[in-house]
Amino acid sequence: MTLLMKSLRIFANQCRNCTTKSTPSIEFTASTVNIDGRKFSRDKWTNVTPNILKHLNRNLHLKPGHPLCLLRENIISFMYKSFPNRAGNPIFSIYDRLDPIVTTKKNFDSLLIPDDHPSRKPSDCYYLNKDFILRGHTSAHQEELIASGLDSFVVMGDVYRRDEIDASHFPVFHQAEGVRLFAKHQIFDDEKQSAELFEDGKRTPLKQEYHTEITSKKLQHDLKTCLTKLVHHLFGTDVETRWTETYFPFTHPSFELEVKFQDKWLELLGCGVIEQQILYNAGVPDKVGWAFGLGLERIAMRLYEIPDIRLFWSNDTGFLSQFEGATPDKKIKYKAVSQYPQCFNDVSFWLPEGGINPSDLYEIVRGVGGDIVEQVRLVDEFVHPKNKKRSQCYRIIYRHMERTLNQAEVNEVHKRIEGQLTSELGVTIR
Ligand code: FA5
Ligand code: MG
Repeated sequence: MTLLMKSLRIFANQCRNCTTKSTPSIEFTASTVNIDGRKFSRDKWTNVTPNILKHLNRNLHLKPGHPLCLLRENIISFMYKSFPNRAGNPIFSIYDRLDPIVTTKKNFDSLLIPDDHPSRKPSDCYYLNKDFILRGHTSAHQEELIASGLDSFVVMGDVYRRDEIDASHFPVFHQAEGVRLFAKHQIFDDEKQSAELFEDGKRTPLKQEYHTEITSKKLQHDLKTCLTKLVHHLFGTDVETRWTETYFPFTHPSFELEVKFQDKWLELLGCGVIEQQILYNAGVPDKVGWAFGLGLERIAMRLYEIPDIRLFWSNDTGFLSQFEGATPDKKIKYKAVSQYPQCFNDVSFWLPEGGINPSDLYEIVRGVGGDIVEQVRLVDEFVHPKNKKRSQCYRIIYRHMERTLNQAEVNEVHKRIEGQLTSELGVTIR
């Protein structure tokens, strides 16, 4: 395929999902999952649920006046202003309407994620079937965009993960991915002596085997400078931040950036020097680059002092009206509409032989309880001294974002959760 055809295909793909209509058409048949007219055949990998699929097409990051949309505009304006080309035009192009249904090849293989990597486990992500998945990160689009000829781009969109449940985790959230590639003259433009981008060397904690130490250092410096400037642009220069080292299969070295939020360190983003193998595979062996992926909700929570990640999905005008008509640079401090009380119920059960996977339990709780579930926590565990059976007790905390829940309706939801835990996980309620 020519470069032009590849770019046109990506552009066409961008436009397909660009509405913010709230309800996709979803149908589960015995052999297929049908989404907006597309049929995905079911197999043993299929684990998407109607509850998760209903978040498709919400596109909160494109909804005018939504805090995630304001943040998207703010990040774009920073990238445009900070990185002009010779003629003063922005070098970064933005892709914020790419389809969140991607192949498993894009989500994993294109990023060198090994077959046995935990992020591929059905307990961690939402499969339509063996070949298609709801993207688990915006990195899924890196290789195709690089292969289409782009050197600098930002991808923004919704991503899907089976994750824990608390105030800063939600199974659907939004990421912004930045990628920048450099040719040799862009890395060494200030060097008098002739330096080399590549070497046939050893992988060390500081660099990949293909990169010279100076290449890796310069890329890391450029990446961290860009992200520090972005964080200062968003939060002001007196924000407390720290870098930590981490591991991703698609970058090396890799880092995370954390900010202080409510006296705790909150992870905002992951980033690193792009694995050279990805650039070889994408047909750009002569360039090097960096990439980052940041969580939009995490930033918006800190920026607007939004205490709970579920609020982003609220249709309550008490929430939305606080952001309506605002410009991206406006300082807004979210005021709680009112503090509705929490209700909690415990569920205790004997585990079946072989135990259960907590993420299956979270999924059932989420499927039945929906957005009124605020937290799920293991609060007790013991082994019966005689029959050696293991018992667990989880506390489920319920809170509605828009009204007070009464104990009777919580009890009703709780009963249904117990029923599904029994029938689907084989636990015995105590
Ligand atoms: C990634 O997703 C990598 N793709 C990031 C990356 C891109 C690394 C490019 C290197 C190069 P991670 O799983 O750490 O990494 O997620 C990135 C960010 O998404 C986190 O720092 C956090 O801000 C946000 N995030 C992760 N899980 C959740 C969640 N369940 N709810 C809300 N935000 C989340
Ligand atoms: Mg992380």
